Amino acid sequence: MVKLMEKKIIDFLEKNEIGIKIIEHERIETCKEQAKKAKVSQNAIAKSLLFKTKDNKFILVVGPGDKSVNKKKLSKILDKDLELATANEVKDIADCNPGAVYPFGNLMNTKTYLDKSLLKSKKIYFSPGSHKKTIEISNEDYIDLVNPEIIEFEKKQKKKESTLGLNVTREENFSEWYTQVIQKSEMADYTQVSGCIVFRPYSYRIWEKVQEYVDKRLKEMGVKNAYFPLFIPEKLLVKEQDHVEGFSPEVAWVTHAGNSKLNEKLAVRPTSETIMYDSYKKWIRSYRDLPLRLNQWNNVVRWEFKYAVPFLRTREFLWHEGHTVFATKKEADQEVIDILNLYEDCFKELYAIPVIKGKKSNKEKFAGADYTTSVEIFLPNNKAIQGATSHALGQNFAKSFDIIFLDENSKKRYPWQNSWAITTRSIGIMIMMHGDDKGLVIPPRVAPIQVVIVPILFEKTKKQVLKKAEEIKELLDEFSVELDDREDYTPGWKFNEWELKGVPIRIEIGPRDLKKNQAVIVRRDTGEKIFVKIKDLKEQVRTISNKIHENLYNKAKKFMEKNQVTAETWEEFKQYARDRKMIKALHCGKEECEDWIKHKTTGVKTLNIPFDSPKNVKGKCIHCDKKAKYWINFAKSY
Ligand code: 86X
Repeated sequence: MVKLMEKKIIDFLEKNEIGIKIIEHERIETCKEQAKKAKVSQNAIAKSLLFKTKDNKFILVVGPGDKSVNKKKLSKILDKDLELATANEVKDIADCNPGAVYPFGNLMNTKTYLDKSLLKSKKIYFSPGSHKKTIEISNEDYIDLVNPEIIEFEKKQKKKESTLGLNVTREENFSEWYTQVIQKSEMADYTQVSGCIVFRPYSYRIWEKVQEYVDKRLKEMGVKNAYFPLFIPEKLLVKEQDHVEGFSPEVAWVTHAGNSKLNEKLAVRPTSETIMYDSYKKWIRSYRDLPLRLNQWNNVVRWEFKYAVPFLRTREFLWHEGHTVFATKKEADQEVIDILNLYEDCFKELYAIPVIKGKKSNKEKFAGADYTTSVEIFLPNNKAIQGATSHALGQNFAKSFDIIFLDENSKKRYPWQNSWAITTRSIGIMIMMHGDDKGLVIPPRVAPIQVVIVPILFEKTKKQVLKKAEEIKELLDEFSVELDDREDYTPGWKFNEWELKGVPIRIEIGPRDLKKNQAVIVRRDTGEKIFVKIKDLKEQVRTISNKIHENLYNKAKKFMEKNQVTAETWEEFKQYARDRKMIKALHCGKEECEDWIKHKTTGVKTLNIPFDSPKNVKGKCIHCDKKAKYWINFAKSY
């Protein structure tokens, strides 16, 4: 039993690409003994206790090994009547002995509470359900993985603020901040299906704007939309071996209709190469049928076992997938870049996010492709993320799907294929990139509400002020404007709400402004107040919208540049990895070497080889000393 638990925990950490160190020692019973035998400091040990609430729910409480937990005090802090779980209950819930409870509530379906003082140490230590082992993990990885609610054993808890605002800062606990932002701003919500979220109207509208932009650009390029089935027969899915390899555990299958078993089970599409190329093979006969360039807007399902992060990593997500076929490699190569530029524009022009364009390493490229290009983004929690990809599939799929065309000389040839996608992950990237301690900050070009008008209403002047507010709304008809004329909320309350929802521009108008023929513009990104004559309002909203966009873009760019470093030695590299930098370094291009780097630095991976990185590659690989092939970026990443 113990062995099983231990394996489950280590597998879980590995699946999530968390780097750990395992310390083996003699059997220990207490944290004091553990500190001694594992040679770690006692206040860095995560002591985990399972508690039961009055209504029979279990919660996990994690604190430093040198602090005792007072049940009464804790009950008060959490406002729950707590009892320590019995040995049998611990077995049931955590599958281990009470003395060996591990700090991962997500592995026992319980919520995790973490005492803030444990975060003082960069590394924390815990028993993996065993008395003879201690595992080391960085506190950042731990928080990312578990998303605990942070509490303070010692101090009296602040009363939770009204449910409207956020009760954690972005700096304090990034993942909790993110969870609160997306829910309280009504962007998304969790559902009964683990790993699947609702895209509420406020986030779906953003997706629509991205769709409008991308769809228009694709049509201008000559790409047509189509729709292929959601279901893929097993035989088709496994046709291109490199493509499915490694992915098969993620495929969701339909096996039954009502009570009767299907003759052949059907995959819910994880991506549509196979179902589309089976049609392409029938449609492509001669060079006259090329290029064939189709795109579809759809959903896909990948049953991942990594912890889900709304928008960034969910089991079902929305995207568009383009699949194109060309007679020549040259045309295909050109399109890979054209599409990548489209994605860059999409991030830059809509989301106000700078990207790094480049080519993936062999390890990180799509296995079915000759080469993969990507746009990579560096987020404020010092993690990198892939924003979109554009693949050159070469002739790989053509060969396994028998896609053959007759060229001008009636010679049989395999065509050259590409595929590319941008997904609803981009919404999450935008939220993380620009949001602040008040909530969302949405760049104007994707904002569902671009301007909110908050009239300052007093009994005597209400009528005139509202009338003016209406006029302003009409004046600004080229923007999406919301007039918040609710009378049962104070202006202050409304300001908070619209700030939480990230509306880029707020216009305030009150009786005094009326007299002066002016209104007040307040920028969401800087909080700056600008007094504007009504007649100049339209022009000013245009100008300020653009300024907000520029400011958000520049801020993101500065942050990225501030965190971009170049490592000359392996020692330097390791230090930068600990500092969570984006590290440029020479690399040999070998997959095993990348594996080692990832292992030794607790999860640092390659992003891409930037197109503008120096071409004069002289020197040795940062890690293995073999001859270097290229300069490539490394970072912890999603
Ligand atoms: C890779 C490749 C590619 C079209 C794109 O990145 C752009 C749009 N597709 C997608 N990929 C898989 O091929 C895949 C396959 C299976 Cl069977 C799976 F279960 C999950 C997958 N995930 C990603």
